[in-house]
Amino acid sequence: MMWNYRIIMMMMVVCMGSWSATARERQMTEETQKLYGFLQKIQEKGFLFGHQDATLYGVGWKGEKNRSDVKSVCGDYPAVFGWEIGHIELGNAESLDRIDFAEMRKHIQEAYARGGINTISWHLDNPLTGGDAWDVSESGVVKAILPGGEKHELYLQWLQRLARFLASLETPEGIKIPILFRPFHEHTGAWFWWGKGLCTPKEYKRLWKFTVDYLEKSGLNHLLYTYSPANTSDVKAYLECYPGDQYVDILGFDCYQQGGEAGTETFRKALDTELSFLSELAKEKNKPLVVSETGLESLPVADWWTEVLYKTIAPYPVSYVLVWRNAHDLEGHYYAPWPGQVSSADFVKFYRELKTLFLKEIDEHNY
Ligand code: BMA
Repeated sequence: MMWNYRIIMMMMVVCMGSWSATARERQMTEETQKLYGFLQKIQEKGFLFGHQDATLYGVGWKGEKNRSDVKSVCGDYPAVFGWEIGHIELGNAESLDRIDFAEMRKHIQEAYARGGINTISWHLDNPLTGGDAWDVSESGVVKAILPGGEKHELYLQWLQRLARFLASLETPEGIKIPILFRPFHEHTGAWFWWGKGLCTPKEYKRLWKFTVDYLEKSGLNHLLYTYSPANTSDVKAYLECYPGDQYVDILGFDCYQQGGEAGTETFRKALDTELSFLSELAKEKNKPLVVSETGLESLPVADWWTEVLYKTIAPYPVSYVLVWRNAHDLEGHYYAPWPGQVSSADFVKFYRELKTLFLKEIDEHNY
């Protein structure tokens, strides 16, 4: 009798464990759950193409309605739209890239209305030094913003501003727009204050969990969380700061081609290696895999899209690939082609490839 009682108790504990394990998922809005399901499935068909700040500006223009460099080249919008909200934490009207947040909100709403998917990164300032996200002059910043740290109150204020902006991302009918939120990215590199050697893995995980818990306690249930280290060469390095399956919805990574054309082979190899171990991990964890940032600055390789990017990614189960922004005010700082750019003809071929999916190829609001 006593033994049976123990078994029943144990079973109850296990059941409660799995209840809390999926508790976060159940709090997702219907639209967010649908998007998650869509991201899980889409990789059977191909990978979505994404572009950072696609409709806000491009090479030689800013603030023109319905314009996008990607669309000017291939006739279609990207399916995934990336946005950057650094400086939302300061309560500023403009982002670190001098984009008015109200304007950005409109673009997010438009992207959703078109059937697109929105993802947001956050290059937040250094709360300890007052410098920017790249200020790595002091280690211990993460520790300082965790509970008990000297800048914890400030971080709470920053989170409140972040939460307010994220909560404001809704349709005119009041439906919350699902967002793939990607905080504290590229932490395996040492160029952001939350990066390698600047905090311990334990501190990083605590920061991630604290942030997610805060946003959830604020009632935000339209967010999916994307973990995106910089390029790593094995699963151990990838998971070193992984905050746990309950706190991550999407497995991502950022991997760029460096050094112009000469960097092609190194990039191809790095991307292939990472995709091969991450596709195993994604399967094991049953989570979508994305290339959260990639690109070759200035695109000097004419057939980069089909020969390098497509050929490397197509064999793997990837849900989306996003290339970084086409700056309007920084010469040569672009990652998608524009009309007349040397790789634009190849981009049209890439667009027509079987596995690349742009906006027209995903049904409106099919998630
Ligand atoms: C970087 C560059 C910067 C920009 C930052 C945040 O990779 O594009 O110019 O400020 O991203 O968007």
